[in-house]
Amino acid sequence: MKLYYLPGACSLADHIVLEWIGAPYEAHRVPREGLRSPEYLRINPAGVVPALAEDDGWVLTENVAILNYLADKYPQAGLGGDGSARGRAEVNRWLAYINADLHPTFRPVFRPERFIEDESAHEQVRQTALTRLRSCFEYLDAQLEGRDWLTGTRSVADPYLFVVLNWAKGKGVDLGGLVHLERFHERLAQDAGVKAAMQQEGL
Ligand SMILES: N[C@@H](CCC(=O)N[C@@H](CS)C(=O)NCC(=O)O)C(=O)O
Repeated sequence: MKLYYLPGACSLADHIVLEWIGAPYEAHRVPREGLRSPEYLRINPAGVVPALAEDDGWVLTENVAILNYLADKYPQAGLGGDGSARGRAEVNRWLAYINADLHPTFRPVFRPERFIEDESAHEQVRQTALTRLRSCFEYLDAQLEGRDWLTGTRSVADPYLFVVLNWAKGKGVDLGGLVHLERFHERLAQDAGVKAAMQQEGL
């Protein structure tokens, strides 16, 4: 298995999961300028990370699909819920929220020019997104009250939350008072699999 990643990007969630699973894999760093190269577009026509290539040449893209695939392929790692349909749905509930609501809200913070050409409006676009992000993180903080993991047991949703928390800290999202998220982040930052993936990505 080969994971295509950009350091610290959403692909870090898959990288952490691969470490937690413990199966052999190769991590391949895609240079940012290489995302649009013909070679990489053959792997992921969307020109983004992550992509996961199996040894027989099958390639899977889309972070949520990859995380679910890894949970299914390695059930012994116990990362797909508690084994019940509802448990799996809970994992997907949080994956969906992070992927569809939270992750895209970072885009105006990282690249305001993709939303509005007028440079004088970039700061306003960024600030508006930062405010929206604060309310997304409040929602997640409430979910973590009394829980160590988003669904109660460790799952593929947790490293994705860890990754977006890293972005939030790096981009100055107001996380003040969100004590459950802070505790979650501190704990995951000390996790052996998280440390190994981050070290490999040079973070
Ligand atoms: N829908 C895709 C989005 C992936 C995505 O946004 N990847 C970002 C990194 S977190 C990326 O590769 N960005 C490069 C770019 O947009 O130039 C997924 O969920 O996998």
